[in-house]
Amino acid sequence: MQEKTLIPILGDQLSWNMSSLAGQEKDRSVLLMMEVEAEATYVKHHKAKIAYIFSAMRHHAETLRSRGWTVDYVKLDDPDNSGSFTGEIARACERYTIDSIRITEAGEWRIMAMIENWQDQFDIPVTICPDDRFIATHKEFDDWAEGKKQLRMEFFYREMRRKTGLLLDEDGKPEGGKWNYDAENRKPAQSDLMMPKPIRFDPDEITQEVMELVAEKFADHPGSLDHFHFAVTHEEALRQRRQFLDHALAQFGDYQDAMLTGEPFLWHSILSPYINSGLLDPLELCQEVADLYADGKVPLNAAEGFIRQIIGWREYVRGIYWREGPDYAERNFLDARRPLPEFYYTGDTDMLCLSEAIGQTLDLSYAHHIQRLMITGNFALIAGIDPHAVHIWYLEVYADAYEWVELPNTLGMSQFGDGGIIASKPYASSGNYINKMSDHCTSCRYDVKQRMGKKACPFNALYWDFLARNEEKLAKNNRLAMPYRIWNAMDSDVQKQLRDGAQAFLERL
Ligand code: FAD
Ligand code: DLZ
Ligand code: SF4
Repeated sequence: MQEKTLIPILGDQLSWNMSSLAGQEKDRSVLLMMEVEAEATYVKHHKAKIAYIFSAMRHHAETLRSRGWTVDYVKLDDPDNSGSFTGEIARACERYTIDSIRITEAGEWRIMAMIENWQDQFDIPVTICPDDRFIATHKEFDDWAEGKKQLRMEFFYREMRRKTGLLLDEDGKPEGGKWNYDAENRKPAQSDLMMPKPIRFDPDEITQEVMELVAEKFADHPGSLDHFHFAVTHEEALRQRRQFLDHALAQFGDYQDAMLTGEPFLWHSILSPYINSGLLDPLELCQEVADLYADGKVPLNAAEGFIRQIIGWREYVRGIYWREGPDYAERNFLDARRPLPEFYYTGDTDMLCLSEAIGQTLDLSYAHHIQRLMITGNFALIAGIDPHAVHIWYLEVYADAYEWVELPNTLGMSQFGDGGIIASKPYASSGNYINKMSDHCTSCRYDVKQRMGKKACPFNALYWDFLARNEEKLAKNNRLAMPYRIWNAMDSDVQKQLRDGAQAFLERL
């Protein structure tokens, strides 16, 4: 029998141009795709997230076959399925005569450790190819970070602008004269504005089969399958990309930080699940955004704001994830120990901002950035929830969540668990910010203007309690000088009432 190269394609490697496939001969290669219990259950992923990944994998396998590749696809309910990647590699080595394994590096430490064992375990040479779907290589990020006291995203982002040439003029200067238009990304929205809707893709036969499988096997996982809306093929993802570029991008800049009751998507792209699993190419998308700006179709604050998220934040958090190492997930700078409240899994709370963000998360496996950062993240931060528990929740519930991108965003940016590597100050706020950026407070049973008493918005006392609780660790932070000045100028009776109010609330959680 002819010897073959075994090329495993993981669930977030659904791109046509995977580095593991480059230069390989189709008749000498077997591509292995595996639905395995271990990946679906190492945390309890949202049902719609698993359905999305399995359906996208099955569709991608068909595309690869139609392009002439041999794809061996192991379904979750195959009676011989061993339940793990390593177990499936072992079985594949029995089905074929394999002389080598080639794989693109995985997106998390857990899987990389597994892959690095295969060579000894199977006594077959294993080639691990770099994942070239990212703009910065690991080395480029590390070279940039080397010797710096602070690793601020903004400066790394400028490097990425220079490397890609996106939104640079002929002299290599940033379009419009400034690198960053963040200050023009903070308009609150009004509910009477016309909002584009993302396309809702009706589940086809493959998706329906997968949804039945998920409903049966993962009934105890969070979330619902009833509102499944994801694209599951490259073509569908491209349709959603078009929808966003033509109908939402122009307003994306203005309303990037806005929140409205009953409006989960606003002007966001809803593209992260497709970018992260490989259905869409991030650089191609950014190039198209830059072209729309050049053609005068979208304003600079929209184009720059969007491109910054992808070539700036997305690349930067990946760099931090790999640079900081596998112990990053265990960090807990503020020593926060409280368990995650049950309502994160039900949405059952009378704090409207939280019930909105969590409710839509459980329905759609989606929430936009400011909901993740300033509602669910902010609450967990100021309530002193264990950042590891918060990290697990985010990894479970969002369709775009893989550890390399979720962990630095959650533990670092949102929970300040890394002590300020990513965020220069904790993203903590009282109800005031939520009231400014959303319409939630007008319909909430709490009063955002009150700090004490039964009707007081819980975010208010919790915010001051958070600052007081962490004074030793945070008071030296220059960016918190103002709130600490306000806190220290408060009458001690007021301070005590705020802290007692926060305590009473936390005990009821
Ligand atoms: P848009 O608002 O349309 O933004 C465009 C694109 O920019 C996104 O599709 C995404 O690819 C990229 N992007 C924006 N912000 C970030 C960021 N901070 N980090 C990386 N990429 C970014 N994003 C994930 O992809 N996976 C996660 O698991 C994830 N977890 C998060 C957890 C927390 C606590 C926070 C605060 C943010 C998290 N983000 C995560 C970032 C961001 O919230 C999502 O990328 C975004 O909400 C996805 O929706 P969208 O595609 O409509 O994004
Ligand atoms: C997230 C996920 C899930 C739920 N299931 C699978 C699976 O059955 N098979 C697979 O190849 N990948 C899955 N994934 C994505 C992997 O967890 C992902 O490839 C790793 O986290 C590396 O980033
Ligand atoms: Fe949230 Fe407080 Fe506003 Fe209610 S009043 S929606 S709890 S910020």
